[in-house]
Amino acid sequence: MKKFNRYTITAALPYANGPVHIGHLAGVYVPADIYARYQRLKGEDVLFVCGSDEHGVPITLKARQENVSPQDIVDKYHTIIKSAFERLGISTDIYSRTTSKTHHKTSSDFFRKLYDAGEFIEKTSEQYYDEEAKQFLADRYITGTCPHCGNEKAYGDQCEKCGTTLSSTELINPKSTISGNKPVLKETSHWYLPLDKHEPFLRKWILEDHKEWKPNVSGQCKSWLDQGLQPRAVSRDLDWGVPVPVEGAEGKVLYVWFDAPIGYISNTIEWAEKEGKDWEKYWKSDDTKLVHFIGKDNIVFHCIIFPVMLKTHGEFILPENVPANEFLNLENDKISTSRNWAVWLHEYLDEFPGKEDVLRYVLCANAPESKDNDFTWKDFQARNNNELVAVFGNFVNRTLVLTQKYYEGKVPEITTLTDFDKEALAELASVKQKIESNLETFHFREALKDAMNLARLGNKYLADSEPWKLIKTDPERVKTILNISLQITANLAIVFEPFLPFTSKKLLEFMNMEKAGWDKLGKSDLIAAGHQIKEPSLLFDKIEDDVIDAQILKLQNTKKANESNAPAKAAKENISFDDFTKLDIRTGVILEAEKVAKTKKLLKLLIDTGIDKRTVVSGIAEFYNPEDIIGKKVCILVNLAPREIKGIESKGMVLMAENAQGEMSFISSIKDFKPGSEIK
Ligand code: B3M
Ligand code: ZN
Repeated sequence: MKKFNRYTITAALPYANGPVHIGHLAGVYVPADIYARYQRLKGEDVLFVCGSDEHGVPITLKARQENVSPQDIVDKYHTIIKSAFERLGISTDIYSRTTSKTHHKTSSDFFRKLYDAGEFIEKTSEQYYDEEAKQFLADRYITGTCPHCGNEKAYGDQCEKCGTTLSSTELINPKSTISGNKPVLKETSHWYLPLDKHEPFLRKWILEDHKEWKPNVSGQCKSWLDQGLQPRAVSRDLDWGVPVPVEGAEGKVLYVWFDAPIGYISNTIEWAEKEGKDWEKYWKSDDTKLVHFIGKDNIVFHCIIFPVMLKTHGEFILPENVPANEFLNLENDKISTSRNWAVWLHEYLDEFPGKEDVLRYVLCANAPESKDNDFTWKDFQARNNNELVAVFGNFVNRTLVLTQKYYEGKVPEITTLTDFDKEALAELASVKQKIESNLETFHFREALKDAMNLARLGNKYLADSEPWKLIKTDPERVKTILNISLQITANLAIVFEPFLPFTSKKLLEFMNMEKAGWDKLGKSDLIAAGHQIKEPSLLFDKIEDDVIDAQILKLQNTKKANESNAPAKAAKENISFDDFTKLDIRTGVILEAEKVAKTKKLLKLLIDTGIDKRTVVSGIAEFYNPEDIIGKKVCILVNLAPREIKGIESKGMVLMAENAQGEMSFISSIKDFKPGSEIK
């Protein structure tokens, strides 16, 4: 194994057009922070770098919508994100921004070096141009009619109604969102990075030299490579970003995905200037381990495009690993900024003061390391109450309280060790190696489990040895038990530092101890006999139902608000009038209703159709109780061919309205028509 002498750890630069949510944290920032803290604790030379990504079209769009400048937008979110990260204990050495002077210079120089070396190709293409606003239009600045579904508000890159990816020239009746005018096609030239040229290098570097990468990462890379790489434009016609440093390139800026990753380097330079360090070692030395923490949607940029940029530049090292995570969902639904379906970090921090580590714990325990995962408030509560409070907190509290009670807070000495004690100590000694191998290979969930198992070990050791009983009969033995329990507690302060830094700090305060290095983990002589510990308080508090219910209610209200704004589904393909007349729909009345046994969704209905009385099985049990719907007027398709459903012959179909959330409602005629009336 290669020996590294320093670590450059990067976490994806959050886009400064909105705050950070739990999905970002679980995917990127919590794991990156755990890794950085762990390496520091081992005494490694670590640089953990992050910052805001402040360029790109979405920021200019948001600025336009809110009638402010792009700078106002990024100033606002940069401040929110930076302070929220600090409050959560994300221990970056620098959190800067891509609008900084240093970054503009660094990324501009980077581009220029590649340009001068002839690494780009220049290509001319036709793009939409707004003649009144005198500017080229990014895809998002053009709306028009979707050629697939007829939606009149489709964007130049995508129709949000039918989900089709579009190119702006496909739109019918394109309009500039700036002036409202019809844009014209105009020639423009851009610089492209010929990724195809670097394919053989990428194949070898990723698929052969880095077989240790996570399968979700190398799998995605392989599929990009197998599809064949295309040259990628690295400039845009836009007035927000780093100007292209080439004569005649007025009105053009670097593509945001070209400048953003260079931000890692720029921020390193800024950090080094402040700290009086040499930045180059962190980016140019072979013995530096460069690791990028990102979400899965950023894989291509960090495993393909940025490495090609670094390599063609020639002076830089390449990442050793890119441990990208999958996505975290929220209450079984995709996290979405536009639908406000998220738990926002800054809101969490305000609403759960002192519970930073609870969030860190839950997000790591449930991190989407190999597949998408779900965050639910109930799980959050359960993990806090059943794991942090009942295991970790309980053990520590009992240990410290008993030490106060029996020895006035002075660590007792070991008298004699029984086999039972030796077993516990052997287990304590074995933790380090297990957890290290998980942390080194980015298996943070497993590593956290290992750490929690140490608390479990302590809890069990104390419960099984019952010092509160022995204190009367065998007080010498109790000294040993509490000494060992205190050693385990001191170990917990070390092992949890990367995961739960606030808790670890609190523990050290209780124990009246200095922070110990990772090398001490597993040792049973961390505190000497006679050492005075402090009066403890609780490490974690139980979270009650009402707190969780309030969060769930908040999300339900978001759902309701979204429901009232949700666009209707696009119409289906046209049918002929003849097709329509084939449907025989009548008014009817429900005479009887009962649940279909062993199903969740089905009701068996007896319906008076005016023609006959017939049985229909309907999937509405989640929305209606049988006893509430007797006598309800409904519409029924009577000439649907009979079908057998769960052993019941169902004749016809009750018509229902369904909203965007899948909730169902009966429909019926407004006037009180008798059963059998035709609907046409
Ligand atoms: N800002 C994209 C994102 O937030 C982007 C990451 C840049 S890392 C150089 O998903
Ligand atoms: Zn469409």
